Amino acid sequence: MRNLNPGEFAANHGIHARGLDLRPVLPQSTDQILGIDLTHTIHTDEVAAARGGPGGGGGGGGGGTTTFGTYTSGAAGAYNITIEFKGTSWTTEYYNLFVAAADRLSSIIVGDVEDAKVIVGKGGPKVVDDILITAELGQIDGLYNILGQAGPTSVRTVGSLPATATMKFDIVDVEALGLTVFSQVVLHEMAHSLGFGSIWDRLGLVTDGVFTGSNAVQQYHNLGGTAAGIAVEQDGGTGTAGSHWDEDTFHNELMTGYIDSGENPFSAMSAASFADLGYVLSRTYASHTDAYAVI
Ligand SMILES: [Ca+2]
Ligand SMILES: [Ca+2]
Ligand SMILES: [Ca+2]
Ligand SMILES: [Ca+2]
Ligand SMILES: [Zn+2]
Repeated sequence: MRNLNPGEFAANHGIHARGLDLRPVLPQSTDQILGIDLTHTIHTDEVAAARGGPGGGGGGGGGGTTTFGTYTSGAAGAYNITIEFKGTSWTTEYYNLFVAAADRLSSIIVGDVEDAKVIVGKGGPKVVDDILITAELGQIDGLYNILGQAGPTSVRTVGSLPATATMKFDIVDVEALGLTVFSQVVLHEMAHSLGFGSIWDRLGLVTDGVFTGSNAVQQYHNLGGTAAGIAVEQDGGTGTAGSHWDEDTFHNELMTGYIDSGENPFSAMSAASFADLGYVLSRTYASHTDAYAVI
């Protein structure tokens, strides 16, 4: 049901009523993205739902031709997210969304990760401090259908933390979403790029549809959760550990598979899950997350 074309979609309208579907298209379909293929497709009414109905949401930034230099988040010697901007559709507004997402994640994850030597493009080996994200805004397949692709493109041999990742979006879809929704999509996808959902399988963090990492589970309990572990989204395919929190359990939490209309908090539970991946978090990371309660 993830590969519906717009015509088929009309007959399955109810499936997507929850909002913008950011769950991965399964099965995996790319040899470049590791772990889970985070190709996402979007549909007309999902955009409307995420924007809060026709006319809701912020305006798009419009296409542009401005080029932006590489950005690196975080304090020197700490966890640094380096972003290279590719494509011809960047505006200051869009650039700022990526910078804000990287700054936010660098306020949560602070521990330097061992440098990695990776092959990038045609050049020789390149040393990556912590993570290099190639962000691209351009044309993919026109309005709707594919929104973009995001996820790690290489992971460290020891520990599996991503060294390189890609975040690519179809500019006409980005414009349709508007800045408010797209800002949430960018943080969601950047979290996947750092390993959220995309290296859970490798690390054995999901058992029987439940995320078992102790740091995230502790926050889940702090937020009011009562189960032993965190329910992971199981829709969208079998034989996968899933890559999001369960929509039916966590509703508008940002790292569920659907972006809801209105606020989509990035909770302390999502932040803490990065500690379960092996990252070292700020002692005050919870102060960089949004208020959220499990109800
Ligand atoms: Ca660093
Ligand atoms: Ca490093
Ligand atoms: Ca598209
Ligand atoms: Ca949701
Ligand atoms: Zn996702």
